[in-house]
Amino acid sequence: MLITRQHHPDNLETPAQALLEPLTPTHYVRSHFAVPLLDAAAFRLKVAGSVTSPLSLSFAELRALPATTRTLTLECAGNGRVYLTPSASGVQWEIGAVGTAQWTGVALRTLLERAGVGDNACEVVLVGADEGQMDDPVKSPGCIHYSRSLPLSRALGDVLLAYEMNGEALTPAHGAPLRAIVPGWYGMAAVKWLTEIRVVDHAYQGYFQTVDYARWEKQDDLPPVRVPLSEMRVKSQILTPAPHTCVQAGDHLELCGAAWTGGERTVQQIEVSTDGGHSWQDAEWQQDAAPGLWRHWRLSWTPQQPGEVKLLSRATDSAGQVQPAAHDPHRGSYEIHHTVAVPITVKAK
Ligand SMILES: Nc1nc2c(c(=O)[nH]1)N[C@H]1C(S)=C(S)[C@@H](COP(=O)(O)O)O[C@H]1N2
Ligand SMILES: [Mo]
Repeated sequence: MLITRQHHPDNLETPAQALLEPLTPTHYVRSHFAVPLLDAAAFRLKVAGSVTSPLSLSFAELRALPATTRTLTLECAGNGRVYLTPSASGVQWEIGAVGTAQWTGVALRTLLERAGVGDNACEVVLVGADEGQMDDPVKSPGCIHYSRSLPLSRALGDVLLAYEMNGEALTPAHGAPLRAIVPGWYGMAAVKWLTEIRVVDHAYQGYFQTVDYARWEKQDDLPPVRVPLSEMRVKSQILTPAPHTCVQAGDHLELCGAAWTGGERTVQQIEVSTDGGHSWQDAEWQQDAAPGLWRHWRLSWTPQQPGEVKLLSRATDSAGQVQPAAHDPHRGSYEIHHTVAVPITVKAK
């Protein structure tokens, strides 16, 4: 069962318990417009723009290309927004706008090689079939499609165009019949209902990478510039116990959670504090490390003293990036990866 955060369009969050599974049984849904119902039989994927031979592929032609299956974690860049102070507008996600699935599809690179990328190519724009008017954070100029670009080098790297999720055809909510999956990047790059791939010779300035899903980046000598969000930040979440759980001193508890990071990095260390961040101890990983994929962790703990306790977890990745104690305001209402306390009550025996 998913938790509804918004209706029309539906934005649905996964409950914490379901995030304990290696593959998320109910994957979150994040959509900006109504779900376009595309008929796989009539479907065409266009590859156009700065290419030597433009393509128009049917779904059957796509399925006939070499396929790969990858297990990857997708996190919405707004996951955890409800923990921001002051509060920010946007979907008020708690911890469940993240999930892991097995994605099967074709490498974007295969299609770009077939089409032949032009010498002046700079970026690859992925266009979704969904469209509508945006009002927040800024009004869009009428109806726009959801679209996002990748730098050419990233597009030629590890990007999957998926038609299956966990061994079954994509559902309409998750982008049927075809969507992008960009390993190590926040979910906004994973364009659903993908119908057009356009190679361009300039830095694309689409709505969903300038006014939305972008942040200000400081520069040494020049004023800050707006940059599209891309790689996920190092993050961990406590999944059990749930906030406001009541336990007894002397009870044996299993603290469990998940941690992940972006790019080609992996999470390497996971620490837990049972005293609001004064002291930390290492928790134990439940799986090996792999880029683009979360790791579950666990720590046994027996509280001795009654009182109000703040539990925290803190991950460190292979580049030495550590979860910060507070949200960086330059990231606006996205990239929310600071440590968030889970309050519990320990009662006397
Ligand atoms: N076409 C299209 N693609 C989209 C979106 C969208 O609204 N339209 N939302 C993006 C965002 S912000 C996220 S987090 C992921 C969510 O994918 P999911 O709904 O399968 O979990 O899809 C991305 N791809
Ligand atoms: Mo997102």
